[in-house]
Amino acid sequence: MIAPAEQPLALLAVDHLLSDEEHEIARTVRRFVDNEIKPNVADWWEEGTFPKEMGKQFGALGLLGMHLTGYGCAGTNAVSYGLACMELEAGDSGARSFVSVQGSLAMFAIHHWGSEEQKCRWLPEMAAGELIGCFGLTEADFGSNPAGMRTRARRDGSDWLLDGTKMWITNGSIADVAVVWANTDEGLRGFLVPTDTPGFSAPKLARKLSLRASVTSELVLDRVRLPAEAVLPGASSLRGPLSCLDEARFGIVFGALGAARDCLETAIAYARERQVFDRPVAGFQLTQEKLVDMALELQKGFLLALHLGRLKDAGELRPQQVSLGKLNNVREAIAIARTCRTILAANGITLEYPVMRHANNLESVLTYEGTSEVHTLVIGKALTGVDAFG
Ligand code: TGC
Ligand code: FAD
Repeated sequence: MIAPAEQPLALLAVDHLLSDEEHEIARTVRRFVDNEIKPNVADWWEEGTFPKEMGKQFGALGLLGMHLTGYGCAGTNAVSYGLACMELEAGDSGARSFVSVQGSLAMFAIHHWGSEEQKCRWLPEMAAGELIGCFGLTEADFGSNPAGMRTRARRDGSDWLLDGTKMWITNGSIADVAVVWANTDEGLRGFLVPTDTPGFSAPKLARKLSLRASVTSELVLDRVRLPAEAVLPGASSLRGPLSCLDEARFGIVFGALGAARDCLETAIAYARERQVFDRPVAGFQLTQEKLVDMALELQKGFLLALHLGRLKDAGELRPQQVSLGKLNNVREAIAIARTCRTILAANGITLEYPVMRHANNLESVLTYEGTSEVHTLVIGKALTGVDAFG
């Protein structure tokens, strides 16, 4: 007779650290993910797509720009946003990516660096999921080092002319507006590019083996002419886009744990059911050690995420602390996903179970929003005062 099993995050009763409202938000998103994402996501993943219409459902739930205030945004605290990311990523990293890019990158850029007119024009419809945004920073030859980007904007009378190519842009092909970062004679500036502007195109990237339930695109800007009002007035250096990355990286600190939790719950359920050598896989000490180590890392990761969330809500979160959270939690999440896959063995390599899908997705999560090496160096610089990037 096998006794009932505890949920991995229930062991430490971390729930006690959340407010009623935070609980309710997490529960609501979890229900939505269970009903709308989990039943469909293996098909989306196999087809290599993410339906744009999901944006309206995310909008109706208040998930888009949810920690921003005004302009139709929900205005929750940062911890609630983190918990929503965790629940979304328990469905698939692609779902959390969609929400991260819309809220933390595209909408945050406008909210933080935009003019009042830009905020009124774009944010309400983006919060509702009626308009989708993307964020173009990376180029094929400038990922970790965006300062070197070749995309240029130059003044032409009162207009701007943009030329260049961005690479690996989430939601690029389904976006209505692209936030594009470009070097100018006045420093690095951000531009709001309606995607129907002549000279703009966004071919979808194919043959990905990771984050397949997410649209990833190239952005091509060929003499794209924009009016003066298209430039974000507040941003004139790399600080502009990097401040947006801090927001999205924060969401990933929580989000990655959602993918790990889903893997661990799956592995525990599987290990209790699956019989080998006439006993459940869970009945072997080697399996229990794996499960215990994973549960430990998951709970430690959650405590770290929650601590960073409370710092953020107190207005005290620093970029190097976000780097610490992203480095640790994504690294542990991918290790958990891979170990869970070993417990499911052959069944683990299929789309019948979420484990290898999460593991493959987490390869992208480890790379985007700053690779683990970049975050290591950010923390190394904070610890030593020495810049080791060059
Ligand atoms: P550095 O000289 O250190 O700084 C330049 C300016 O930026 C400021 N700054 C920051 N500001 C806010 N937040 C941060 N985290 C910041 N880090 C630096 C800095 O104070 C300075 O400001 P100012 O006013 O003096 O000009 O910059 P660097 O060129 O040496 O680069 C530093 C480095 C390597 C850490 C940075 O380039 C970096 O983070 N690289 C990684 C690039 C990256 O993460 N790209 C992500 C692209 S978006 C994406 O991946 C979306 S995935 C979406 C999804 O699907 O979820
Ligand atoms: P590179 O910078 O070429 O790095 C190659 C290797 O060198 C890595 O291991 C790296 O860690 C290491 N390295 C680099 N510099 C150093 C150093 N100084 N010291 C030691 N090691 C170093 N970008 C966007 O702008 N918008 C998006 O929406 C977006 N979505 C994405 C979606 C997906 C699915 C993926 C995979 C990427 C996405 N990106 C996006 C791009 C992502 O941010 C970049 O891939 C990432 O920043 C790394 O850049 P890179 O791939 O060019 O790697």
